[in-house]
Amino acid sequence: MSAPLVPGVTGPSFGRCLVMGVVNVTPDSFSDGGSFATTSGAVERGRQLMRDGADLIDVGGESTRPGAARVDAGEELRRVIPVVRELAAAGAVVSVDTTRAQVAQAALEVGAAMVNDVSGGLADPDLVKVVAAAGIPYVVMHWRAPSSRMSDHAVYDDVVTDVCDELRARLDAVVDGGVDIDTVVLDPGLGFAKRAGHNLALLAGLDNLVELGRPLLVGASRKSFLGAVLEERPVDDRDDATQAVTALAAAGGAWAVRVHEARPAADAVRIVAAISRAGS
Ligand code: PMM
Repeated sequence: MSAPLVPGVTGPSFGRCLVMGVVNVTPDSFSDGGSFATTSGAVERGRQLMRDGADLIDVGGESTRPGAARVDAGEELRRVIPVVRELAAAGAVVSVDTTRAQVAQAALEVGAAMVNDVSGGLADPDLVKVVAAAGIPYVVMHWRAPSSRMSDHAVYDDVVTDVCDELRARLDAVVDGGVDIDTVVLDPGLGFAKRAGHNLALLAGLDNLVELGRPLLVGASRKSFLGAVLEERPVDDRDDATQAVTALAAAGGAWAVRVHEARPAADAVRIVAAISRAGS
């Protein structure tokens, strides 16, 4: 049995997909913007996600919804660092969702255990240096452009092949930059420079992503492609649909799912694991 990727957290070799709960300390995220924008509100949300069975808590301070403008680093630090500190002190395994080296470094200093970089090292090359020096797990997500311009980049010959090729290139680049390959998690970046059909095709082709040979994180929670399939279901009514993807991703070999509601996901990944054990 291999060692868990994130110390303190069971990994797929221990029998199931992990659940990463989302805490967006933002006034404007598409799914929960404004709900947890204060430190105390965000910390309480993180604690609730832990009680609901989240294995990891992903704390972010910058909205990445399509069209979103950037916040400055000072504001991102003010939003994220107190929340990371408190949740880490409360025993959470905290991931910091940032594309900035400065924010990642500060979060690691107050107890973050991993870095979730939606730009896969492209937005701030110094972030790769921070991760390399710290030797902590690093989520490299498929990304083509900042949120303000990403919809212009949703053009693919074959989305599964193109995303796999681009992720492989980013994996090589971060390893060249000093990151230990054994710490890298890959993520297809559902909803980032992708139209509804692209996201569905990536989920249909999940085995190709798993075959890249690194643990895979899947973030479908409440995203607009789910609403598009369900006759424009609004964002606050997509948690049931999210569970379909959680079960599919878990059964397909994903390392973790990134979700806003941990309880149904924690149940789903355990049921999938029980079914898989029964069949082996
Ligand atoms: N999606 C969002 C933010 N961060 N990180 C990873 N690794 N993968 C994702 O799919 C992802 C992410 C956007 O969703 P949110 O605004 O609901 O957090």
